[in-house]
Amino acid sequence: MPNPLFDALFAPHLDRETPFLIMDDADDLTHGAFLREASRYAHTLVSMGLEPGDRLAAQVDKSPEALAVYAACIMAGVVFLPLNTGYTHLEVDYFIENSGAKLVLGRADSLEELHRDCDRMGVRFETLEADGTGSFPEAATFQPTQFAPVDRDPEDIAALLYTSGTTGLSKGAMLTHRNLLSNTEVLTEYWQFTSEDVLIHALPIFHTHGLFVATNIALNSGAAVIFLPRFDLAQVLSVLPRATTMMGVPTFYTRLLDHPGFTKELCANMRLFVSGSAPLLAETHRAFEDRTGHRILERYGMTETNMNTSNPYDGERRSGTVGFPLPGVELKVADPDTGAALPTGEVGMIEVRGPNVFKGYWQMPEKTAEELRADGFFITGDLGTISEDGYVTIVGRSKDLIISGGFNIYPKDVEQTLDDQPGVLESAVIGAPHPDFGESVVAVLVPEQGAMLDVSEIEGGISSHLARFKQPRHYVVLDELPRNTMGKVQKKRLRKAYKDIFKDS
Ligand code: MCA
Ligand code: AMP
Repeated sequence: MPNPLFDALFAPHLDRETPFLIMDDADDLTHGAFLREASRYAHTLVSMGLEPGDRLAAQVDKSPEALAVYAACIMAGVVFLPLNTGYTHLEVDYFIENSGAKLVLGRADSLEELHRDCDRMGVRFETLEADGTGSFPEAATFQPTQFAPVDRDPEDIAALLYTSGTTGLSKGAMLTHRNLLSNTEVLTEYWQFTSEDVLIHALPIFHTHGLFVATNIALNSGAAVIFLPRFDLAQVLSVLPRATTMMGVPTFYTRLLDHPGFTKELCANMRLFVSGSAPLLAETHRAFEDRTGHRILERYGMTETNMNTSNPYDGERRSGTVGFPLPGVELKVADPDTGAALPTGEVGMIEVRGPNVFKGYWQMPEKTAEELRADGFFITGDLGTISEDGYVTIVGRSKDLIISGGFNIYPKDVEQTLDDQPGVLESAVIGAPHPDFGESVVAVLVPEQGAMLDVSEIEGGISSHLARFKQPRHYVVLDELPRNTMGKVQKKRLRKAYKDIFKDS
């Protein structure tokens, strides 16, 4: 019985007692041990009444057990919905309700409210802690260590990943077995991964980058993974000599470069550093090569599309560009209104089509139709150009989005919360360059007539509504927002005015 992701990523390793997850401060896990654990979890999901197609939402810390939940979902045909651990319970409530999740995994101590919310919504809640304990793994203790994978069609949904839009409304991107597997297979070959590789995994596992790109490629190639709970500079420096590859957001690379102990010698065993999720500055690219002799390989992707382009493994890794469309991915730079391809060198909307492109937004056919053309091209919202020799460069975004340390922040989301605060008439949220996070959040507030705004009160007011990473790092109070003749807020002017605000952060 076929189950595309199981057959390609798990089945080859069922009896392999080779290292899979290398833990820095705990016991390592072999491929076989990991899959036995995932099998027990898959039985547990079934025993809890989950059926193929049901959704499981997980807001849990990064751990081998958390990764085994993902594998268990694939085995049992359950749709995996990972959530940023920084989200407040109010943010998480939306995802649970919108997805109709049947089971929620959370952390016991920090999320009492979430447990209560689940009870209110009639959704089953179980715990999984960072150390691998909790009510869910406990329920799995005596389950069998083999599980016959549920039959799945390539078009069946494997995961639901939420991503926001300019309206501030989060939409669940439906990613199928075919989407995830096709991208994994292409990238494994393109970046020449083999079972000899040892990958440093310091990314979170609730986003495409850490969950699908890093984990799925390692599984597909049989590589071992140095599985770190988060990006801790000292820890990464200490494991570098044992590794051959690393994937990260630009902040990883700027933080490494800021440390004098990061040397060419530490990288002697490394063959590949990959960067993505946010623009890598040309100066970081250059400084990294000067320090280590390695040219970082930059690639470009999205939650809805997985990876679209990559600089070449062999050949010129051109800084400031995101390389070539991946094999099987069609990419055009188009007129935003018509979708017609523009002449080479012109700036336009990047659109992509291929087996990597998602199936649509969960129960939002109108939103899907706005972004996914009838001919299968997805409108990315990224503006770019293609050079004569085929390199794609992202020059900006048509969507109002801030990318901070690889996390996406939609200004509308933050503005709606700020506007609800007492004394705030309206607000405008913009991104300003930040030396560590690439961009960081600035809030421009306009008080109601006669109101005196106290920024610390505003900060307190939004903290239970918005994840910490979305909260503004700088506030400005103005009498009014700059607007054009049509009454539209001129964010460009605000970005220009506050572009140096984080310069010395
Ligand atoms: C943590 N904080 C942040 C961020 N991360 N604030 C803004 N932006 C962030 N990215 C908050 C913390 O809550 C803390 O708040 C304060 O900032 C300082 O935390 P720090 O210890 O410096 O942060 P960290 O724990 O070291 O995390 C920084 C990080 C992390 C390593 C850059 O954010 C990270 O791993 N980012 C990767 C995100 C990622 O995987 N993106 C892929 C998306 P307080 O002030 O309370 O102390 S997938 C995607 O985009 C597409 C598909 C693609 O192409 O890959
Ligand atoms: P997400 O919604 O989290 O999937 O974020 C996807 C967005 O991240 C893309 O639409 C781009 O705007 C941005 N992005 C990803 N990789 C790169 C890159 N290498 N350079 C510039 N922007 C990137």
